[in-house]
Amino acid sequence: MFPKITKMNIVPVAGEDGFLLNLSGGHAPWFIRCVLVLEDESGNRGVGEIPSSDGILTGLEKCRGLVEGTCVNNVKQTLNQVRLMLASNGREERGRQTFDLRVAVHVITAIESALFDLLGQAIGMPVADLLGQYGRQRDEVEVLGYLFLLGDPEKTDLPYPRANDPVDAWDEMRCREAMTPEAVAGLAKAAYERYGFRDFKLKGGVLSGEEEADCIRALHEAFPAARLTLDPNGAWSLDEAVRVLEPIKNLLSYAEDPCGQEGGFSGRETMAEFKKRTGLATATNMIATDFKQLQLAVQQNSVDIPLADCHFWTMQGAVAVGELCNEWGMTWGSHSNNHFDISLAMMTHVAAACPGEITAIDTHWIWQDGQRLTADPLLIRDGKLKVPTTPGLGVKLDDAQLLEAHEKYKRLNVTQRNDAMAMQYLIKGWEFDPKRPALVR
Ligand code: GKR
Ligand code: MG
Repeated sequence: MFPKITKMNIVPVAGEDGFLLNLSGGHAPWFIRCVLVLEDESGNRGVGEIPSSDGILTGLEKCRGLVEGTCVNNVKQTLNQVRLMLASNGREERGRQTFDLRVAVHVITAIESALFDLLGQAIGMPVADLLGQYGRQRDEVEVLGYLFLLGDPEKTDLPYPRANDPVDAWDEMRCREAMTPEAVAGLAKAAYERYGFRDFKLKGGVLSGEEEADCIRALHEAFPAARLTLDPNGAWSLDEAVRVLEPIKNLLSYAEDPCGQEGGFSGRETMAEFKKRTGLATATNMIATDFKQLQLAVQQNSVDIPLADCHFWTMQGAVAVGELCNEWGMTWGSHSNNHFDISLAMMTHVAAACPGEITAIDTHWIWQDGQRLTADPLLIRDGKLKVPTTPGLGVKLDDAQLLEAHEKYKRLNVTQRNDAMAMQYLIKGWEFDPKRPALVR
């Protein structure tokens, strides 16, 4: 007999963040997430971490009756019930911000992760071995160094973390302004020293395209052998994307969402045209965010690397994308947003179960490293994460840390990500425009 789930705890939490710039504005000094904890009769706990919003918290609450009382081996049946219930809300859209505004898929993922964690513990198998057709495909997962241009915290009165007692150059530099090619290369060097990355991604959509291209040149000079990419989140027009990236195409391994929807054309159409005109491979977390969109992207040859973040594809969905990529000659990758260490483990298990060659996964973890909700977060060393071999997700919740992060959430009284707030310190009255880099005003 498998144990029954006795309790579902929904715990919104908050952590600290730096002044990271992107098309949507500037990160606030905090980020919010939601942790789902399921307890079973045998005393095991299964966990999942997803973004948080009012809609997500309400959505999870609505699922309580479908989860509590079910057996831990009924993962798929329980998830089917949850899916069915959430589907009655109709199709949701991701929104035009760089972050995802959907509810249902995130709710499903939180429950899925916690259920697989419990099932894995019940049968003595790591989650990576339970996912997909093939289970674990690798013991280590390659990670990229995800770099951002950084606003100057001193231009705000917001409580951004300060480098008071830095343990290394990364610890110090991630708290300071970084707005020039030299500063971006400096960040990359500091991140390399700590994490050993062989790939770097720069978040664009902040300065003019030409200035961001110069940052890529500086990264190439600092790391001539590294794989590099730039992601302006579709801010540029097709013509602009070609103009900016054509001169540096030999330095890039691929271009992430260089252009998007414009003038009567969909993002999938402009990206296909971009590929034809430049010969550069493309990646996306914006125009192939579910199976229908992926089908259209494949038909139009818009994308080489779908970045199937398990938080918005579900863990099983993200692995299914990896399996399709392997069959269809595409490359799987994973997008990320700010997250704690539970998500780091979820993403690692998912990437481990994707067959074939995958690209180094995105993670924001380097900006959060030092904070934790589990006893022993996975470590990035030599540009890689080791895939846990212990049953379930292989993480042990730290109750004191979880409580502290929950108290922080309550004190903040913030329920939605809002990058405009911090940006308004740099430009008075700043407003989001999906077709204009944040500082081009
Ligand atoms: O956190 O600023 C950010 C990113 O811009 C994030 O919101 C994006 O969703 O990382 C993401 C991306 O690759 O587009
Ligand atoms: Mg992206």
